[in-house]
Amino acid sequence: MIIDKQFEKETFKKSVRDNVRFLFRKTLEEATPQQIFQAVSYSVKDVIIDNWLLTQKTYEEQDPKTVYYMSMEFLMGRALGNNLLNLTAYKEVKEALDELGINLNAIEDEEPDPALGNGGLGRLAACFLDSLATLGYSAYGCGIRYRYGMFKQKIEDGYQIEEPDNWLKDGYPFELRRPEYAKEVHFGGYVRVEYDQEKGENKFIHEGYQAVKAIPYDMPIVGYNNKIVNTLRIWDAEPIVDFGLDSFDKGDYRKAVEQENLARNIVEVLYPNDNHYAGKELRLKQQYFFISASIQAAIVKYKKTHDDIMKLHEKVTFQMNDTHPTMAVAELMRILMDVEGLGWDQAWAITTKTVAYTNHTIMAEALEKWPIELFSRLLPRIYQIIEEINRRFIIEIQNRYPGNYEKIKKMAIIYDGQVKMAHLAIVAGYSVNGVARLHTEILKNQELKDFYEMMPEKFNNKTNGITQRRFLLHGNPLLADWVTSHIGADWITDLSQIRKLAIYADDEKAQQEFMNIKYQNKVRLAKYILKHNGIEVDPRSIFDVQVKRLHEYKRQLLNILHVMYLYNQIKQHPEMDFFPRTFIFGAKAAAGYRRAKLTIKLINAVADVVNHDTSINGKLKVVFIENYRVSNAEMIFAAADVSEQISTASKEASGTGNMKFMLNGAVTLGTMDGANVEIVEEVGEENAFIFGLSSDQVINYENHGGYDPHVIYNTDGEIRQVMMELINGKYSNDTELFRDLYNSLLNTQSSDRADTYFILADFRSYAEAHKRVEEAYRDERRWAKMAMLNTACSGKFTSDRTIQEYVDDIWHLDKVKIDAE
Ligand code: DL6
Repeated sequence: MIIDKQFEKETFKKSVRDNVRFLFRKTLEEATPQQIFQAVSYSVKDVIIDNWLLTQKTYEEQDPKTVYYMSMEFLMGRALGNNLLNLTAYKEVKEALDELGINLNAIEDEEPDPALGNGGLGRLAACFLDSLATLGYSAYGCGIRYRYGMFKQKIEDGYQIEEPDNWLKDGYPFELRRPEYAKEVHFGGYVRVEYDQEKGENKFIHEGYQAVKAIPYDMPIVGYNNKIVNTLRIWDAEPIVDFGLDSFDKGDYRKAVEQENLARNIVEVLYPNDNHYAGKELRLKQQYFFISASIQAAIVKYKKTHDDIMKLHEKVTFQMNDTHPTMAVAELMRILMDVEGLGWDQAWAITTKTVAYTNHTIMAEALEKWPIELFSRLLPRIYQIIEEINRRFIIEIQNRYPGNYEKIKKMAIIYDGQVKMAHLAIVAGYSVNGVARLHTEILKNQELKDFYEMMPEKFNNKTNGITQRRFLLHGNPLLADWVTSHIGADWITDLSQIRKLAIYADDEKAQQEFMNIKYQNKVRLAKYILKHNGIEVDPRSIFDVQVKRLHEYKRQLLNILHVMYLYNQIKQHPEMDFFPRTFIFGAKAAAGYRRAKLTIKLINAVADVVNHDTSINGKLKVVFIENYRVSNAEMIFAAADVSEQISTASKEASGTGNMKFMLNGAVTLGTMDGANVEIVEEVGEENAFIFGLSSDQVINYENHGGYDPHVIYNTDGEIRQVMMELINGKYSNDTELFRDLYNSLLNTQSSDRADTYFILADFRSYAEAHKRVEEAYRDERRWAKMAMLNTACSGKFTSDRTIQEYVDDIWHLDKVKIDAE
């Protein structure tokens, strides 16, 4: 362990005291908890800054290739605790603070949860940054400094209410404003073409635009125990022309106001949509804003130490996290041609060796398409470049498939008045990857079949991963210590080691210890639930958890319908031997997603009825945890017995929550979807509860017009009863309240196919799987073994493995080592 001198007790205590005095003119005794959080964070940041400088110096000396991970979202979660762990100084700082009468956990809770992301995609980006720094690779995260991140969710009368997340209101200690690296980004205007006599070619000059100044804020990304500190660079926007009398006098009043407004609006808020594309002009502006600034910055940095722009790809790679950053393709072309003076072919040769694309979804509603009118008005030069890429690509298609116009229709980048971002990313990217094996296969054989046929060499799979440092070391300290005491601490940076635990799976003492830790974590969560929901839950009951974004394909509706079914069973068969169960939900719904919000209301309505029914003796409890986010997620994973991963097969690209549960010893109850397939492969089918249609069956139904849920409705009385309870007043006096959910399953009104997500089709098999869960749980030793094996077999799902695969197969980065003094 390398522990920095500044963390020696007396030195650290003095530093905290000094910070409270300098920052707030207070003594420690007078300071508020928030002020103490700030003071402690600045003391920690002091150490980080030294390592940050050292890392930059080392990078300058060794000149490694750098990956720029471009993402609209980084769901970082709190930094203080994580930084302390990665600096291996958590215990020292905890003790030092104890001596000052300060509780580190309470101070950690003062930190806002930087939620600059929606869900899986943004959290994956955060895990990747952690792994890149820990593995010693030079990397930048590039994103947007939204003033308001993911909304805070309040539940009022069972309904979701969104409240703005003003995460910057007290100032954020773990960021650094870097005005010296500001860049200008241009919108609107027109492109003037001028003939360059000397070169004998056209020059394209962008004029009449509005300009915004992009100001970077850098956040340190601390590697684990290796002194490396990488950077997450998020961009803020400021107006270039100050709105003032000056410009008014010059008659530029309108432009000044417009530029001011543009700058103010552009980074104002994160779009709260997960797996759904909003198609808003502002979103397009956000995309170009951070991409242009990031690419400009990357080129400037490269040119500081390299003269040959033709070798850019040897030192730089841009990874596009989904299609949102796809503008990088055209922006890089623009800079190479219009600024660096290269011709098309040279610029294209570099671009196609420098940008790579990750696909994160096959949901049709998530695929970005922009109307030409909007795109060309907002980004005239970028549009021109994309038009040319499209024109050349269509020629390629024609050469490859002469006379096949169907191919052009399906593959063109611009078609039917729209710019298709995924097509642009694939055509220009040197790599196209999916995020779990099944997902990649579906991309190759279904969704992107035509592209795969034409350019198979680009396609590859990179199964997602998560960082064990946040989701075990930080989130579950009891289990982390137990694991270390059995197999040593190497798992922290090499999760494959965790398989060594498997030898304890049959050991009674180890089983008891393991389950005792689970119990303590359940007690911790039960206390949280009592405090926040006012519901008493029994830590001896099975904690069955589904926490993730609310989306129809994730099927929270299936889960709650099954709870309604269990409730009926208990009521109708009071003599039945039923193992007590606590069903825990946590989910945010996009603000405009009506059906998702109604599902939240249904969960809360069922909770209300079930939790208040004294006749069932607390056998069943339902809890909806408000404002599910990274900080409470860590505690929830640690306490779960059962991990609900029940998406309609083929719809969940990978999932990463499934991996966090597994690492913490929860057993998967799931469909063969996304990375569940690989989880089952690692842990064995006997240590998971699998149910439902396979992805092939789902795809087959979809290709042949769906299935008919009426057959099930008409023949299965228990399912019909549950369905009727949606509209007979059992869970709401307003019998129409849940009508839309009922209709969505039977399609009596909507234009969608009936039960698009196969909820009724999978219901029985799901209920059966639950029976198997109950049976397994009753056998304490069997369950302990299953739970422990889940932890033991989770090694594959570290983001360290994922990142190493990206490095080996796509990025080809050089490993950097900093010697500790
Ligand atoms: O790859 C990270 C994550 C996957 O684990 C989820 O399965 C997938 O749904 C999610 N995709 C998105 C797509 N958003 N858009 N656009 O969030 O990515």
